[in-house]
Amino acid sequence: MNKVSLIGIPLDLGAENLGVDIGPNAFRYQHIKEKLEESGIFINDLGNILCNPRTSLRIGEPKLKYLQEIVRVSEKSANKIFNIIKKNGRVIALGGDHSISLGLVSGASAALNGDLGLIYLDAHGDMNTDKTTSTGNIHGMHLASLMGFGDKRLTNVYDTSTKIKKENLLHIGSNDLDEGEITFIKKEELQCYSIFDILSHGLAPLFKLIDKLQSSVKNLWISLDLDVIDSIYAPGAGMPNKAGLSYREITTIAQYIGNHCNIIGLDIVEYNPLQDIEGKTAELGIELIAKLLGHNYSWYTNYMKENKIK
Ligand SMILES: [Mn+2]
Repeated sequence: MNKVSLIGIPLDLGAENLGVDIGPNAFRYQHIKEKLEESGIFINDLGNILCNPRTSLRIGEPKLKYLQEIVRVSEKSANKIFNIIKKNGRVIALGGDHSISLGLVSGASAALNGDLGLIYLDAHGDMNTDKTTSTGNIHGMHLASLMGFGDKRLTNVYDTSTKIKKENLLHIGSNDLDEGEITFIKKEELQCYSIFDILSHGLAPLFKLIDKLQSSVKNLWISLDLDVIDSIYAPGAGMPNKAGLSYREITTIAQYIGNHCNIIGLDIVEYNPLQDIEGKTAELGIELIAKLLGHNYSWYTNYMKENKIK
């Protein structure tokens, strides 16, 4: 059986809040490899991509903070993902802030000649550009970059192609979009299923959108920002969310994706161990990775195993 490659990208330069750089090793400390292997996903841990700490860097352009180092790390991770997927491998990437998706998805898209859809679970849009951003933080811009919008140095990571065609994006769980992003989503007719949609219509229309996306591309990449989940279940997110998805909703969505989609890779980002409570956010992250890959791992499966219940 082909092992799934696990890779850490301890980059925190795309965000303001400190702590997400220790995310990958905190997941390892919580035995992510062993737990996923228990669920039947065999892991080849490739370690971390080296990221330079912010204390050794200059902020640079105020509307594109730490651009140079983020692009350098993105090129490295794109190359790594490209090589893994070219050898028929699959990828689990651990962040780091959400800007790591730029390199990951760029490498995956290149390896698959652009035949790639993106399911993006996030309370935020991450669709600003250097023209619309209020913070200059790149973790709010990379999704626009992946679709070919924004500063050329971001859109041209790895190659000059459009990494994700705008019709191949499905954004789930937004409840905190900026004005510029709302305009952008409307203008480009992007597919977004927000918290408001989930509460108004339930999950059935979302599952149809997931099916539709999977029928139009061969492979999907999943990008999961832990801040899409309610802070009761995921306190260890970079920006904890008081109005996020419940445990029931996020695990059901992950299970649906895992059972109906062809996942070539996923990233799980913005894990901040400094804000976590007894490691429960990491534990949920591990459960969601298992479910997104069509397997199962949870407190319940553990309980059944420990008590030898069949
Ligand atoms: Mn995000």
